[in-house]
Amino acid sequence: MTEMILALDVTEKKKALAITHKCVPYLDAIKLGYPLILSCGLSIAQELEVEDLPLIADFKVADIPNTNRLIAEQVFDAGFSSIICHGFIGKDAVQACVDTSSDYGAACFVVAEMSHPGAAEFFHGGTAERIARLAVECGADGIIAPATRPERVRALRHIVGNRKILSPGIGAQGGDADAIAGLVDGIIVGRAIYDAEKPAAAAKAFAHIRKSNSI
Ligand code: OMP
Repeated sequence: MTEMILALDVTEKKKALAITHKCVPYLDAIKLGYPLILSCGLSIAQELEVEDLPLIADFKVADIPNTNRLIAEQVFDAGFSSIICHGFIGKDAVQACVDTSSDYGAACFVVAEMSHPGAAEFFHGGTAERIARLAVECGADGIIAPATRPERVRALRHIVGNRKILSPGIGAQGGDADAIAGLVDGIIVGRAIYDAEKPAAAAKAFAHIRKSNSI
C-alpha cells in the first residue's frame, strides 16, 4: 500500500484542525512543518492527536549532532512519531537524529533529493545517491525523494532497497501521483488538498492510490 500523507502547511490553527478532521478517512499520516508549528506552536501536535494519525515533524533538521538530538527530543516529547532531517549534514549529524528517533521508538527520514527545480543545482551529480547510501548506513527508516522526478526515485530505490521512500511534489509542483505511487511507500500532498475548495474530496481523489499500490 502507498500511504497518503497530508502536508498541513496552513498557518491558522482552526483551518488546520478543520481540514484534518474532514480528510482523516483518506489519510495515513499528517506532516507538520515550520508554517504551522511556527504559527501555532508545537502543542498543535496534541490538538491533532484526537484524529489518531501518526504525525511527522518536517523540520528538515540540519545542525550539529548535539543540537539535532535536542531538536528531536523536543519533537518526540511533543507527540510526533517521525522526524525529517537533511542528509548533507554528514554521518554524525544524521546519526544523532536516527539514534534519538530510535530511543523514542520513532522514525527518521532523510532528505536525499528535493523536489523543486533548484534542487538540481546541488543534489544532482551523485550527491543524492551519496545521501541515500548514508541514510542506509545510519539505519534511517527511509528517505524523502522527489515525485517531480520519478527517474530519480527509481535510481534512489536501488540504493535504499526496502527502506521507505516518501515522495512530495505532487499537484502544485507538477508531480503526477499515479506515475509515482507504485515506486514509493508514501506520497506527500499539500496544496492540492488544503487549497482545494473541498479538501476532503481532493483527498478522496487519491484513495485509489492507497488501495492499489504495493511495493
Ligand atoms: P505541496 O507542494 O503543497 O504539495 O507541499 C509539499 C510538501 O512537501 C511541503 O510541506 C514541502 O515542504 C515538502 N517537501 C517538498 O515539497 N519537497 C521536498 O523535497 C521535501 C519536502 C519534505 O521534506 O516534505
